[in-house]
Amino acid sequence: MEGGGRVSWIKYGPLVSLFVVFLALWFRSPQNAGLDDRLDTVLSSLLRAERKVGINNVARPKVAVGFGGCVDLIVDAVTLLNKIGLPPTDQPLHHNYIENEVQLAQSFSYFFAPGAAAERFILNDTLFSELVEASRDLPGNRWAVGGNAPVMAGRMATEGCDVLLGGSFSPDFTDVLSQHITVAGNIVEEPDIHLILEYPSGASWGHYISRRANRYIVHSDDHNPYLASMQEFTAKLETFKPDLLVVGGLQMMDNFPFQSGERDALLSRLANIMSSSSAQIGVHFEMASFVEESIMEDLLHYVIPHADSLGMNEQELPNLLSLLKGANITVLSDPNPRVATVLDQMREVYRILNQRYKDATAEGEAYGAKVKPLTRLHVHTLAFQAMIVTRGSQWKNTMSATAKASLTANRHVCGSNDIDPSKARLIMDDSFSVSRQEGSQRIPLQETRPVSCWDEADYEICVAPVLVCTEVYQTAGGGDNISAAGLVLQI
Ligand SMILES: *[C@@H]1O[C@H](CO)[C@@H](O)[C@H](O)[C@H]1NC(C)=O
Ligand SMILES: *[C@@H]1O[C@H](CO)[C@@H](O)[C@H](O)[C@H]1NC(C)=O
Ligand SMILES: CC(=O)N[C@H]1CO[C@H](CO)[C@@H](O)[C@@H]1O
Repeated sequence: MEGGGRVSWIKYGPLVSLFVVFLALWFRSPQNAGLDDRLDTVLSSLLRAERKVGINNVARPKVAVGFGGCVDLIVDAVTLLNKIGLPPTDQPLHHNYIENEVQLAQSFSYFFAPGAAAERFILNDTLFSELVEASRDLPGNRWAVGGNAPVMAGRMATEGCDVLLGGSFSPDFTDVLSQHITVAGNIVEEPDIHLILEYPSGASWGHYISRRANRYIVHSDDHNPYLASMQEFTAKLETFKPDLLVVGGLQMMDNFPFQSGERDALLSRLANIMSSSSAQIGVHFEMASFVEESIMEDLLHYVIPHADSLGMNEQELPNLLSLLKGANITVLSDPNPRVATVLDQMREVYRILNQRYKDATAEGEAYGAKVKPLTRLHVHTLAFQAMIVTRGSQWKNTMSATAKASLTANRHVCGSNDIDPSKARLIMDDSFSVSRQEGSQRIPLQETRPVSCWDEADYEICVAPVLVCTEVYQTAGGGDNISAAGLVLQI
């Protein structure tokens, strides 16, 4: 039998290969048309999933969002660096903060080539002002409302929520916010400016070529690190009675030269706000680019234990996980991770944080602060959106929320509410493995049901492909728009 099988293979082998070549040729020309069809189907299916649940526009959900905000000055990275005559360095290097031009060149090139998102504090006021001045009249520059809190607030207001926004802004800034946003904070004359250095995929600076579109952000805030709006925000919170509390913008404290004890005091007040909100309302914390180890430790102590929900990108997830496992900060991770890798990291973060919760409650939490289990974890990456939500928790509509997050990624990056399939690409594989463990199940990407959801342990996982925008308008603020869009369907 065996021999016979082999003989027939040898005999028909060439015929089979011919047939394969024929098939390949046959399928080659209509392949692009097939891809377009596939994209159209994924798009219409995602839109259907998004529409499945509506937002109650009569009793608008109420969301309180803190803290801070800024004016974003968005420029093309390479155009700016060329204008100021910064020579490309041959030494890409990571710096926690930037003190001079050489460090700027080194730090920028470190993230630019892989195309990884990064955000750094500039400790040198002269250098920062020079960069801002050079950007003011750079062709193609744009000004926009920026900062995690205002962007999330804006997205939620657009999606049908009433928002209380904690931040100290200038009057012009407050004027351009949606009428559904109420500001709680002090008035400042000079708003903080963030300089957003955007670059497309394939941009070149010296001999560096960016592998994907992304941005490098520099700032030198005076107001935001102090969470100056906290007091007013707390006062208004009582009467506002939100359905959801969102905390973000804390990365402005990263590497900021605080006086000793100052940051602790601020974060401990924040912990009080988070833990004194009623147990029924959800508390979401949006992570960001943190590189200072001590502030990450502070977040693990003061902030994360009081959040039911966390949002982050593919850089911030491994960073948080490595810290939870007692290792160092990870400054740079794969900007295009596989689904299996991300899901494994998410399961581990979920498991470790909930174990910490159990340990803390078993000890009776000596100082009586209320801590919460983690019931929702949303990770946004270029190629896909992934969520873990505890079964039976307060978070509703996970499937639709994942679809909406995915659509929002394209809408934001392309800068248009209507998604044009000719400016989109699916970069997720045809199927994905649910874990890197050997023998794990593979899930095919079904065009008519692109959001895959399944149960594990005590939670549900949903994964949705992103229709990756190919004509990039803006990447900065993407995570905030995406996270906020996912949250609105879940409250
Ligand atoms: C700050 O930046 C300016 C302008 O680039 C530079 O001349 C100066 O040396 C920098 N200061 C320090 C302490 O590096
Ligand atoms: C971790 O960080 C510490 C302090 O910055 C440093 O001394 C140590 O070498 C780092 N360890 C690794 C494995 O990078
Ligand atoms: C580029 C983009 O579409 N970003 C949006 C993020 O959300 C804010 C608030 O809704 C919008 O103003 C931005 O246009």
